[in-house]
Amino acid sequence: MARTFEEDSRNVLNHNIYRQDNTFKLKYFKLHGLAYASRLILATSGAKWECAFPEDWANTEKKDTLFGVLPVLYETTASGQIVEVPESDTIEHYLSKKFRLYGNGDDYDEIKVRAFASSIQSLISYYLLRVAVVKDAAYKDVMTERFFTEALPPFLVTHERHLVANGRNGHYVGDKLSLADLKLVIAVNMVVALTQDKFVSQERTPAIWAVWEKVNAIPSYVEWKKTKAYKEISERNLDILGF
Ligand SMILES: N[C@@H](CCC(=O)N[C@@H](CS)C(=O)NCC(=O)O)C(=O)O
Repeated sequence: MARTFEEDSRNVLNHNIYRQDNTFKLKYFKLHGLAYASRLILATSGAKWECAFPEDWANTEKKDTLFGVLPVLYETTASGQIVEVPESDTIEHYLSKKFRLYGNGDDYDEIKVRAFASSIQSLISYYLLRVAVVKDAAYKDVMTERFFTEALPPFLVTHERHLVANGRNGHYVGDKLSLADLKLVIAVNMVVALTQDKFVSQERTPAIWAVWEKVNAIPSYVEWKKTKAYKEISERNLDILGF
């Protein structure tokens, strides 16, 4: 039977929103895609978590989800209750609140973090939706050229400016890791995989690079990148999307 939100889930979620010591399963396909940022949050926060992959998506698992799509986050509390959070943006927001990834926690810092994250997401989506998935070779060349001449350069100038204004300390907001820092790592990974050091590097974009380095030095993230799941996801992403 098709499911909807259940009133019983209200208390469980409200009581667990700030609990960091529960265990987490993030279910998505073997791609970075819409789970990239949420996996990064879980990997860098040191949470007890694992990637789950569908085994029989179309026939059984799809209809068990609230929207018929992945990703979905499943959080298990100490007493065995499950918090279920659907939709990629909502999962990122839920985990960002939980792991305190909105700056100092006041509304202004949250707005700043979300604005930076949204701007970065627009760049990523531009490439994914207007370039990576295009099949026609000639049109793909036009859109690739447009991305690297019209979309990427102003993005890099703007984000360097904001990061320099924050002290070029490897963070967008204050001196704390935030959702914006993690989203930037996704964009940098994408651009560097596509163009090596042509646009983004320590020399060309030092403030952006400082964020990338800081996140890449987080021990739990380093460990996650050594896992079989991470390697399989990255290889498949490269095969299908070219980065
Ligand atoms: N609005 C959803 C979109 C999710 C979505 O489209 N997921 C795709 C994979 S990227 C999916 O589950 N496709 C399988 C299907 O539709 O059966 C979100 O942001 O989470």
